[in-house]
Amino acid sequence: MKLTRAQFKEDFLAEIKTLYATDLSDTSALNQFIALGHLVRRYDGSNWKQTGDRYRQHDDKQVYYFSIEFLPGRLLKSNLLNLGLLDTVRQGLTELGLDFAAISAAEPDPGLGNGGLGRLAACYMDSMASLGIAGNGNGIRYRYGLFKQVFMDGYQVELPDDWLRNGNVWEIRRENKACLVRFGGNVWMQPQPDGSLKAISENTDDVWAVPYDVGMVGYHNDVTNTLRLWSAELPPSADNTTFSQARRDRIDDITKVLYPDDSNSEGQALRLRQEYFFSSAGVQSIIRHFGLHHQGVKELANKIAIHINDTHPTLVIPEMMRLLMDEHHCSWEVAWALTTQVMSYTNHTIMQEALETWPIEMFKGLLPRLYQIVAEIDRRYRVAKTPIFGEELVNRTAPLGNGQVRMAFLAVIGSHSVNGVAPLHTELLKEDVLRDLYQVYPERFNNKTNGIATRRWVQLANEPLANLIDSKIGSTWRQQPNELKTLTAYQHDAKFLKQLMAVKVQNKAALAAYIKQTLGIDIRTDAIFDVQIKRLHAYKRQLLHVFEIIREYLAIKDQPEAVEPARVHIFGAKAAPSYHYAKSIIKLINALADLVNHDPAIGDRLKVAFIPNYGVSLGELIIPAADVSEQISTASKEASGTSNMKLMANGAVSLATLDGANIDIIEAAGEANEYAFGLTAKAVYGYYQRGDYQAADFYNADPELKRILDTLIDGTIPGISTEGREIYDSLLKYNDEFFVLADYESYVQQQRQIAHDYEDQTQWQGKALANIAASGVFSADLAVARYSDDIWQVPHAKLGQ
Ligand code: GL7
Repeated sequence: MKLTRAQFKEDFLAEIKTLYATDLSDTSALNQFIALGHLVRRYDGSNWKQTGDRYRQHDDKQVYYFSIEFLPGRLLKSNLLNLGLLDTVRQGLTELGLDFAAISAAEPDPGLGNGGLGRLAACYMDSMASLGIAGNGNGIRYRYGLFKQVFMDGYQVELPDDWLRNGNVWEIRRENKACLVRFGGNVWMQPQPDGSLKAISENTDDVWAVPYDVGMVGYHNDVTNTLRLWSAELPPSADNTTFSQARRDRIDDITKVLYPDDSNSEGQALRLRQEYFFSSAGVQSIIRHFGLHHQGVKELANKIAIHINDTHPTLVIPEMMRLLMDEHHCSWEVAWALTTQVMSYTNHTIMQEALETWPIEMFKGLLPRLYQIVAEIDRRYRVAKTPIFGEELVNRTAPLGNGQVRMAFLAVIGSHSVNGVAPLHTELLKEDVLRDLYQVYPERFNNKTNGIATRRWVQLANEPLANLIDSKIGSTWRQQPNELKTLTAYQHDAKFLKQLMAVKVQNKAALAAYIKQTLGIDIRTDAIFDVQIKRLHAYKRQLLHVFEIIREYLAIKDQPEAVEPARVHIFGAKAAPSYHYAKSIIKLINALADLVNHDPAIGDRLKVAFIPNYGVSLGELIIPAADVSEQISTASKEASGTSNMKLMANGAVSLATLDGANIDIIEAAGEANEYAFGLTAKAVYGYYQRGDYQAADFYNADPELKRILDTLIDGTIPGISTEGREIYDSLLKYNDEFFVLADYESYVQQQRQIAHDYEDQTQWQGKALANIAASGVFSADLAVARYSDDIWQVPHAKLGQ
């Protein structure tokens, strides 16, 4: 949009005056952020309204992306960028004597997700708006986000994240669109005059679902879509006499906190309540909105696509069936045909423990009508498939089995499309995790490799790099990320590579300043910034990275005169509060950091910085400064990964196992520009099949590795007597579930190669450039375009290939 600096300043000062009844000099950065937020809302208001009007007038097919997590990050800068106002506002504020960086930093970063899954959902919202797709998000407005992580004596301590303390400028509470979600009670079938039966629910525990809408602003296209987050409240009719305190608390709890667990299913009734709550409210609001503009439900599948992001929203399937049958008088057959045409499902993990199941007794008690519907889906599935596939396969794959409701199976059976998030992952779904269902529905399975929002992760997070790219290839890449590949022409342009290095050093200095301020550690900007940022999980193998640090530490102690480039090992990782082993690894890293950082013999040659409270905003600071991207999960375990893509786009080289999307990154950038190592997924499965993995053999065969492992229990690293023993035993006594020892040698070999290659900065920056140039294929815009073409069947703006 068009806005002059003078107009902006006038608007801003007026907003400050209206909101705070005081002078600018008397306001805080937070006040200024809130005033700016209001202004941006005002500037974008007509776009947001007109987008909705246009969709209605054209009767565009709507996509609804259901996700129990969204990690949007701070929105001020990204909204300004997308509206084309970033420079005007920044300069205007500077002219008013204000600090734009401090104002943006005052915005709370909503932690409504755990990690990659939630961030992916947010990237896709941004891309849907930017491609002009009629895309809507549907999720939960958690009162408290993912916990705030602090370290005390090296241990993780979790504090509440009260992100709504000062309200949320971006949201609109739409109580006029609230609906009731019913739990419990009993159901009986009431005979109807036409001979049919109607399900009547009685004595239900009712919850009032109130939507809060947040605008998702498209890039330079006047489109603003809606992310709808639901909040659980007391029904308006309730008074003190009808609602006990216990019942009020039960309602309050539904949207109070995000489950702080990323790769485990929670055997908790509350989690099931959360899942049904936002699934039901979302589907009710979709059908109501659809009903305002259409006669009957015949057109439903042409006008609506519902996407199930991981199994958490799977209950949209039986909920859609319930609404179509109980409220719109459809037969089972009609309702089922519509439902399966509307629904599609993405699987995000092969970890068995993450495949959600609910005990039937619990499910039945909490959701009696939905249980009847799931049981009928199960019955019909068995009747239809047993003659073709036999009883055994059908028993293994039916929605109900072993006393459980099996959510992933229900999702596959009730959808027309099932996708994995990287080619290897999709293959493993077909061959292993969902092998039986792949027999039944081969045509449903497809791959959609993940992507990232280049706007946030390069244009905003790394402005110096974005500007440098513009200076070489112009700015079309900002809308067509694939244009980045034209940068390949400069891979041997020494001058350009120098400029690239200067950008990296500038970003490293910004991160170094933050590390100094938060951790008190001095780091050199000419050191290799070796970065691992992701949830703390045994399969992600932060432990392997730790072994490298111990190796480097011992090497300097042994040979103080040896010259290698200086290194800084940077970690960001939260552990699920109940994940004991992951917390022990946090303690180990912090203890090791203490030892290394304070050893005078080490000096500034080796530093370890575990930055607390990793999240989207810290990612924006760390990623542009990285030289090495650690993507070292046990092959087959990481479905895709997305930090690997963000780091690549910012010119970090990958030190990576052949897992998830690492494989595709290595292929895109070229093997010579990455550092691959380790067992392949096939080799890992080979060990499983033969059952002949012996971690101790690796320990016994390699004196260097043995020495490193022994430091866990011999007092070399002070303060970890219990954690060290626990980790040591996990490797040797319990045989190293994630093959850390098997991969040690090839990992270290690549680490040595990195140290060697880094010395030649021209060559190194050439590799960095190759990564940036190849990163366009991992843009979320392209990924979303593929979802639109193949799954949702909706039009989108054209993208260069
Ligand atoms: C994840 C996968 O672990 C991760 O590899 C993938 O990139 C991401 C998005 O597809 O989804 N699955 C999951 O449960 N979490 C993930 O990050 C939390």
